[in-house]
Amino acid sequence: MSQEIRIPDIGDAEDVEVVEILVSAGDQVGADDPVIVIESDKASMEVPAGVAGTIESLTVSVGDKVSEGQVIARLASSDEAGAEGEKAETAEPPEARKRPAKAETADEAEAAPAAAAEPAEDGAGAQPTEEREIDIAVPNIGEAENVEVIEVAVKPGDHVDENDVLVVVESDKASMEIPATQAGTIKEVHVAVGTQVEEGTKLVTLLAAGRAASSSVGAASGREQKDSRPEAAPTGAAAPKEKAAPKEKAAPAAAPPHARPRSDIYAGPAVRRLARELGVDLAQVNGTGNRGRIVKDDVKAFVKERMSGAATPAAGAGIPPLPVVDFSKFGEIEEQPLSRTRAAGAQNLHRAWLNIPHVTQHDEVDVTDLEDFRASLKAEAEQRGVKLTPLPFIIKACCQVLKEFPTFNASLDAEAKTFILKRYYHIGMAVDTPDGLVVPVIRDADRKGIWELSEEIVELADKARNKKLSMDDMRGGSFSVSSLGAIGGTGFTPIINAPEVAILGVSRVTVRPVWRGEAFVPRKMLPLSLSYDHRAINGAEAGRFVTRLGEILSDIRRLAL
Ligand code: CAO
Repeated sequence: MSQEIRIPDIGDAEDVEVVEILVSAGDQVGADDPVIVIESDKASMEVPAGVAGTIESLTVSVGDKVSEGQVIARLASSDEAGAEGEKAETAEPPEARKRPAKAETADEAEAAPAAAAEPAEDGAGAQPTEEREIDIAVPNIGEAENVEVIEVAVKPGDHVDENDVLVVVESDKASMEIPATQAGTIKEVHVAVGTQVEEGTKLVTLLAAGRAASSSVGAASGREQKDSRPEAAPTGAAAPKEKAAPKEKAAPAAAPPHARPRSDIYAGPAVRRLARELGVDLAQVNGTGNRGRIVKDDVKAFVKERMSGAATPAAGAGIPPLPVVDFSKFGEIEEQPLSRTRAAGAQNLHRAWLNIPHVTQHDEVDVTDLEDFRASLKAEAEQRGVKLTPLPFIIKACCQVLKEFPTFNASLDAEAKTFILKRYYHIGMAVDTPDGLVVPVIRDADRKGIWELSEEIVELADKARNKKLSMDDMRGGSFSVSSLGAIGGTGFTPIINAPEVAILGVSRVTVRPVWRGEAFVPRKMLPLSLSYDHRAINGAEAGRFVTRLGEILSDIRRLAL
């Protein structure tokens, strides 16, 4: 019979975001199989099916906000689970009954019992810095049982800023990062990985900086120049306490070049468990999930890569880290953390840039006839309620050329010894959003007409800008197009959307004088920039590819051939 799967008790948290959908309609699930992953600012939690059966439909998407009791999916319970399912229907939601694990919100985490103790009486106690010892303990974690420390992100002597992650704890279904409630220096760590904890268990003792001390410790994060403010005037007195700070800041440079700080690890409980079982350091794994979330496949791919001995880009490559600069020395600054989308994008772009030898082929294509044709369709486009830009024509033309040059619609295997040619034409389209760049995929673009492509471009761009793209919307591309045509420019060097091997950059159409045998005539010229993986494609092939694309775009009747 049909059952509803609901959000269980997640504490007082409301409007918690769905960050991963783990099943599709038709999937068989067991009672304990996770269906979706939800995440608040500080905790992620898998919501299990509760009863075994077949998923009939999902009623939420990635990015939706959910609260306790909300229906997330419908499931046909399997015969043997029927009795259990019926029981569950009359009782409370099974998962809530079995596992009242709470997903803590940042507010709750910040409200963690943080007992202020006496001012520190250590050797530095004579300094006028108002340093206080603060114990940071496990906050309210609901009635969760078997809560274990799975990561300790700090050690004595470390400087932390407010909200930096100190410790990650995990119950059977939820993991939670416990942050510093204020800036300071770690004096003592009271737990280790594996320690069982409960609400109130003391985690660390922090030497919290008072006002004067805060600016001196803050020197580590580039604020020492602000000591010229009146309250920091006794610079001579504050100076000795600043000594340790620059060392702290230098520490990340010593980490593996592509390892992230622990506080940036974005992964759910099951993934963290798998990583621990396999001995994988999540700080070194690139997340391909939504907003850079590390999914199980990323952990497996990491292990596979290490086992096969394939070179990781930075490890052993001797890439020197960039220097850490205190910019506040030169003037006023403001620190703004990157959004998750931007941070994930940065990581993907960096990885592609390091792994792939890029070359970009630039060309200019006469699209006067195409533009005239497009203008002639303006009224029809308005009637249909779509905006007809050059992009659908370019995508359609790319599909045709990709069929003629199959190695551009391909990936290389891990050793770069085999082409994996794709017989589908799923075209990724770079979309600029306030949160950063995302690349939704137009599936089977070769089988779609210009109007259909136009509609899909608008639809996907809207979804991207409203954060409604699902993982599936962004998977499986075989070639990408990045159009800056609306913005301007005469050319650029797009970074390949690995594991694809090529990407077409499109710049702005401009009217230019073109020599036509006897005279210059005004023509509308479209700049194209094709970046390609030089391991897979050689320059002559890229030249032919762009030339052929130009032939088609200059005379789009060829699209019909
Ligand atoms: N030359 C001149 N005008 C162009 C053009 C071009 N190459 N491409 C688009 N235009 C015009 C369109 O015709 C439209 O004009 P009208 O409103 O008068 O018809 C206007 O520019 C706006 O187009 P658009 O940007 O809304 O639509 P699009 O189909 O061209 O692009 C999308 C859609 C989602 C790809 C785009 O909005 C976008 O986000 N581009 C940014 C991609 C990006 O950031 N890439 C850089 C990544 S680094 O590799």
